[in-house]
Amino acid sequence: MLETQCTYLKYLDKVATIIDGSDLSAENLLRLRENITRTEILVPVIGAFNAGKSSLLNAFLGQEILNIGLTPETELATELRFSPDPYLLAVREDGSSERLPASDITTIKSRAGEFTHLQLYLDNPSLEKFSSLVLVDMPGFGSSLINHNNAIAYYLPRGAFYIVVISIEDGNITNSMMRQLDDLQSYGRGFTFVINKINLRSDEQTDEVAEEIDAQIAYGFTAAHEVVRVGWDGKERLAEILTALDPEKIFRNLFLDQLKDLTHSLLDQINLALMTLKNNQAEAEYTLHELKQGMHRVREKRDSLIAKMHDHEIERTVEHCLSAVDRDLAKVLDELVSAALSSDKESCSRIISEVVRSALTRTVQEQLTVFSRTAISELGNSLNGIGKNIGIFSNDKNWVTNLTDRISRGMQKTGEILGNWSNALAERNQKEMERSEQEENRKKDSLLPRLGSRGLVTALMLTTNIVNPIVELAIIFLPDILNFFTAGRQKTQLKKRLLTEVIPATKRQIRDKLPALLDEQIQALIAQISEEFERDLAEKTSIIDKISAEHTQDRQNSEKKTAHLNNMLGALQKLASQTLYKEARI
Ligand SMILES: Nc1nc2c(ncn2[C@@H]2O[C@H](COP(=O)(O)OP(=O)(O)O)[C@@H](O)[C@H]2O)c(=O)[nH]1
Ligand SMILES: [Mg+2]
Repeated sequence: MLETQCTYLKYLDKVATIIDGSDLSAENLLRLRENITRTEILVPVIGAFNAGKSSLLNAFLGQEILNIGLTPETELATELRFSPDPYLLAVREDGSSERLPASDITTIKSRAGEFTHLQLYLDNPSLEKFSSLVLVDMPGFGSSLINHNNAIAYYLPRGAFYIVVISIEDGNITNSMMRQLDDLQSYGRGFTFVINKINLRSDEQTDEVAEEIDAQIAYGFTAAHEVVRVGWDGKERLAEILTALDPEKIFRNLFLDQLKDLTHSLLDQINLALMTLKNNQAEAEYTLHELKQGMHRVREKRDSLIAKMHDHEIERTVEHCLSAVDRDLAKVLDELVSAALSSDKESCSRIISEVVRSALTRTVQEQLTVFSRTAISELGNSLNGIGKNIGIFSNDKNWVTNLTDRISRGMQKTGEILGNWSNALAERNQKEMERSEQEENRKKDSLLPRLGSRGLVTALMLTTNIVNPIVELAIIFLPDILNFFTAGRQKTQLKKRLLTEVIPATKRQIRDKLPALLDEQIQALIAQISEEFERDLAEKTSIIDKISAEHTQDRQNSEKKTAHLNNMLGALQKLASQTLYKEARI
């Protein structure tokens, strides 16, 4: 476990002790604690088949354990973790898994079809040294196998950082790889390039390839990306790349703001309790009335936002997506024609699915980000005026602004690393299956769709929920399209058929499927943002409720209570300044 992770968990435990037995809500604290415990930093190693990904990881491990030279059919994404007690966990689609001896990694390929991915736990010094990072040996890019694409689609948005392996034999970054990296760029992820197997070429030849790749990076990406040359020295080079990642910093960036926000929210709750003790019963009742009013307004706003999105935004977003798909497919028309003329029957549908994925990812991501910002600000605005002239709120006049900022920050942060997916997959799949069964039975009376994740759902997660099913669908139906090409094999004819039949058919699929998915996910997004506001109002209500009830019953006790709350306030402030604000300066 990372030092930062330990510090943060200890901090939360101390906070829990301070607020123990009080009227303060610990729900957010527990959620954050679980996120901090679970978050892993996933580092997928990606690249074409045969690029030498598995060999590079074997070099890093110092043992020939991962299979090399596999065919697409037998490849499974393999997560590498340290454990003094080695074993292999083979995970199935339904989330169940089979625990096997680690050595079974060499024979599991014959059962590849049964599993979605593997988790390999090894007693290995390199893994121990970088135990906060989870390297993933990924299947090769560019297969049209569905399970393959699913594995890649699962990991891509969840990786914190990518190592892109290119074999020197390939000479450059393929178009297909460039498109996939474009998606990673949409998710805001960093990556380092590795030119692998340089021992197969002379230094001059290696320089040439490196120059070509540098030029492609400069052309294709806005940010700079390192290019590392690797021959037989994979162990050292990979260790250098991982050291430079600075997981402590990644972790700090991810959680420090959330810890500060949690602390502020607890301090606010204590202040609210103190103010309630100072004020009279009538004022408490008036405040409760205002909070109830606020809750009502938030829910009304939520419903009107959902209706507005449904009526106006879905159709517009679908149109945006279709024009992006159109534009991007037109750009690769010549590539599609050559693919259709080549012997590789599948390459054409592969290119289409890559282009569709990339165009949809970008567009949906942009739109959802705009929608979530709108929802946060409009829900915040709906609370304006609530509690304005109430003494109880007099020490926190900007509470709505602060709350809105906090929700907005939480939204961004949760999307930054979703590494906890892989660890929790089995459990969550199980839960989601149970839930969807229940939902089926309850569909009629449940108004809003629910999402399985704890904490804030982000635009990033929603994008995956929308894009993956669409692309999966596209992959399933594209083989049919290949029949279009058997008739005429002339270039101009092919081009015409692509333009008049294949591209329109692809767009029809998107037009049919996208609106329902978007609608469902946008509803869930707004409902979750609204829930964050509602939770805050409910917390305030509960504190005032409890304190004022006790207060009326037992007036003598209120001095003692005030002293206790003041002690809590002091202890929490001191702890926060020692842990959170000290660290910020480093
Ligand atoms: N000469 C040479 N061959 C390599 C190197 N790395 C991998 N290979 C070979 O490339 C082939 C594919 O390697 P593999 O690691 O399975 O590639 P993956 O599909 O990307 O995982 C195997 O036959 C390896 O022996 C290297 O650094 N030098
Ligand atoms: Mg491999």
